[in-house]
Amino acid sequence: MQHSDIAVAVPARPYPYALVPDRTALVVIDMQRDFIEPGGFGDALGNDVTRLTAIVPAVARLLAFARGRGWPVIHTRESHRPDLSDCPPAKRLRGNAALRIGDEGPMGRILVQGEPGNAIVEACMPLPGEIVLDKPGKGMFWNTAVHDILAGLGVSHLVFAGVTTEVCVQTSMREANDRGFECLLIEDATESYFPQFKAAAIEMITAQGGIVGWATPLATLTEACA
Ligand code: C5J
Repeated sequence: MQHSDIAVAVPARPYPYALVPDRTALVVIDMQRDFIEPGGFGDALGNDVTRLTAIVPAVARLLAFARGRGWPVIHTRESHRPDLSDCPPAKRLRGNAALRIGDEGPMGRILVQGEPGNAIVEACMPLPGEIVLDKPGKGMFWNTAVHDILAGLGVSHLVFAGVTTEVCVQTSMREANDRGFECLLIEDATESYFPQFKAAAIEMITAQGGIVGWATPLATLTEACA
């Protein structure tokens, strides 16, 4: 397929982001019940999940926007095989939590593929044809095929949303940035259990001339592309 390289200037921090619609994909990180609903992994680690629940409508609007423009959509899930062969002990044992990865919780085994808690929340459910990427790490490139998938699609620009800002979102953006992708984070379609960490992550991403990428609100993206 022929791609156009015509760019749209999206007002953003630290300066306008040159979005190339024909080469852009949306990446929605880990909008899973395990992080967003009571009884999951986030809750087991002692976090208040309501902060994350609050961004579900914004992520759903961003999904509708991307789908309306025909952008490829990639949904990630932090998840492990049922035998946990892809979960290093260092990860499983970290945090001294009431429920560990692989343990039986109110929504099935924590962070295990195919369990109810591992599913993406209803409002952000992938549509047929969208890419759903199970990732055993925090970053989306570790032990996944996503680099080859993006290369095959001719994607050079990634718009990011999801949870949590300073963990899986920031790690994935850093991995993507190192691989040469131009990354834009949608500020109101990402969230952390800790407001100060969300703010700090966005500062870190956009500092030094966008050392990891850019950030902007959803409405700014949609207005710039109207
Ligand atoms: C965490 C994630 N926080 N999706 N995972 O463990 O950010």
